[in-house]
Amino acid sequence: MSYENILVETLGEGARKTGLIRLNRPKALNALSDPLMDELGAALQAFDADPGIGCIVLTGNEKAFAAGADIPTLAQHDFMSAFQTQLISRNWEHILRIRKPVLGAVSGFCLGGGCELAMMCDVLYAADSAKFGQPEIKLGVIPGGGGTQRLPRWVGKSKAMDLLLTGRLMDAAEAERAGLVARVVPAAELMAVTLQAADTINGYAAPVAALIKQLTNQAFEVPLSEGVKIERGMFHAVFGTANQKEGMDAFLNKRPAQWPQP
Ligand code: DAK
Repeated sequence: MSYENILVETLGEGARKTGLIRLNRPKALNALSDPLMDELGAALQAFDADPGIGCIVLTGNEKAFAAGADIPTLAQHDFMSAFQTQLISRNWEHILRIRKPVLGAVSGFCLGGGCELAMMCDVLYAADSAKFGQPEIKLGVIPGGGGTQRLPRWVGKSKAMDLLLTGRLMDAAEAERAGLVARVVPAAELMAVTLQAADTINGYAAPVAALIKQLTNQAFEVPLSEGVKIERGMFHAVFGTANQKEGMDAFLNKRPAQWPQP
């Protein structure tokens, strides 16, 4: 499939490769238009369905991961049209249905819907140039892509309120301290570091990575005692897989594991 608002490629040397998606509307700082979100959903689903792909990396360009939803489109709406068309709701959550790990690599502006999209990734790596924020209040609106719900879960209530209510931007160092990003690296190293992490994950058994993703994300949805119970059941279940047999036999025999392909 050919795309106009994203760039898609497959990278890596191992048996399982990385699916790389670059948001690509540079003139609008990668503002997340409807066509872009449609293409993003299609590319994510295609990589998820491809057994040759381990991880997916989502990134933008040096200047912006994404500066938010497309403001000229939003500006055309009133309540009735927003309500009746379910304004930009249709294609925003495809990413949440992806079973493979999705790694976000953030440079430059990551604002509004851009920050909300980043928070739908499983882990974020940031360039030292990255700037995060939910500036919707400056436009006279509230976040609509989950910002008021996910930001407190990533960074805690006080920091989230500070960002949401003042609309100020947070730099990469602060984002790392707050737990929004896993690692901050010099801008020139961002893709190498992210792709290295993806390669490492690609080298493990794919169903095990998918289970870890599912359980970790579930930690934000269910009470602790329930989450631990579900984890316990899954822990027992993996002993019925060839991955457990191979991983533990490889350790005991001091050899690299050869994961069975799913
Ligand atoms: N949309 C469209 N175009 C944008 C844009 C955006 N969000 N942000 C920037 N641009 C465009 C600018 O208009 C400009 O275009 P030209 O004038 O050159 O044609 C170009 O990108 C470069 O921007 P600037 O000239 O402004 O560049 P600066 O470096 O001076 O400033 C900036 C960069 C990021 C600080 C500034 O552009 C800015 O404040 N941008 C707006 C940031 C913002 O307010 N973002 C939140 C938008 S509201 C939902 C899901 C999501 C959402 C809602 C609902 N559902 C699932 C229901 C999300 C809503 C939002 O994101």
